[in-house]
Amino acid sequence: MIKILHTADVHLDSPLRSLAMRDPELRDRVRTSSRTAFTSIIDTALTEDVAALLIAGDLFDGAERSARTAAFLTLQLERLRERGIRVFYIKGNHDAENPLTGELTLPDNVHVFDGRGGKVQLAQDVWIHGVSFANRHAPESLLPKFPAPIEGAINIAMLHTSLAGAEGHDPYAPCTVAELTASGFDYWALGHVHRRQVHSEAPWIVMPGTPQGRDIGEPGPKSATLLTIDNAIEIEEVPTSVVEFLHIQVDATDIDSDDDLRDLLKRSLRDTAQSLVSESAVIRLELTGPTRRRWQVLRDQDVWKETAAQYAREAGTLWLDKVIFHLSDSQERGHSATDELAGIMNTIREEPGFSKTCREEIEGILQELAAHRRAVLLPDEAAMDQLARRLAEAGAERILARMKGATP
Ligand SMILES: [Mn+2]
Repeated sequence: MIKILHTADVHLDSPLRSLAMRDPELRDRVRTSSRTAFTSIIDTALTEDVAALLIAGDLFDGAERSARTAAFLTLQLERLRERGIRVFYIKGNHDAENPLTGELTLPDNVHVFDGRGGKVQLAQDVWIHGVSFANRHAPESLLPKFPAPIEGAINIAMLHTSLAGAEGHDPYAPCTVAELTASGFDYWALGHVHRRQVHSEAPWIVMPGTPQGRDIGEPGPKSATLLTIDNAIEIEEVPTSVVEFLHIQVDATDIDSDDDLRDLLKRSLRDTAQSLVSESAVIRLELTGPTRRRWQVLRDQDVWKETAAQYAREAGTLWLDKVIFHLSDSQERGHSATDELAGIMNTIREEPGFSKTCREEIEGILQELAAHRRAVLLPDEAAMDQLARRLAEAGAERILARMKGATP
């Protein structure tokens, strides 16, 4: 019986992105989270006494070179070397452009597959196959580069791929699950997509996901995948993330008072803290449901954000990224002055003169911004119209909230 640990997309030293990172305590705590996650992978490899660690690409992040990253990595891989644990590594699209990977002399327990592909015997009946990215782009399938599986043995194949891909994203070494299934390998150790997914169990086709999410787009606890090979292959997840990003919905239906809302926020955040898999979490809190207090809550958004942030901090392991207010009105709308105002503002927003004025205002502000910021904010004309519309709607809503909040 032998064990193998499979990871990918470590993106060493890539920063976490969230408004919560402004908090110096959180920043200190999670600054090196990609390293801590990698260290915990090495720890697991040692405690599980694996025969090999597979790194299926994107070990590094950007093109920036850092001697510290290299020294850290070497140190960790040496911990495995001392115990006779081998490491198999294929380069992904991020590694291919990284100057470190070209220069680094890794410890001799590490085998780096090159762009032509190859195979290495790990144990009596176990072979590891792999193909690296030769450069940043791999618009064609890399499958033809794989050597044929060894008959009678367990064959594990390492590939960094976007699989069939998603619309709007560049394909990276594209191929289909059906092609992988038909290829004769027993386990496909994939990398590239940051969300974990087991695409097939016979053969195994496993995307382990990143061991450390970097923003709210990569939510939830992250893991590496542990294989146990004993005639057949069995797999399990081992947790790796230091901090996880979570989007939580808090239902504020029938909240009648500020006390109710405070209790609700406190309870929700405490429950979240108690059920965490990772050590800490960055929370995006969405407040939903119909409540009579909608306008008052919207009026005092800043107060509620600060309140939620305090409760999160009190829980000890949570930080607030942002609060999204998706409350609806539970009351029948009587005809009032504010309703009339809302109606007028709606009408005005649809008038061509209004949108022209809006655009002129925005264009004025744009001139104050650096050109590259303008390009990010407004890539095209449609984005400009959208922004104008969004701002006008948000402005009208704010004015109404203030007015309604003032008269219960
Ligand atoms: Mn990648």
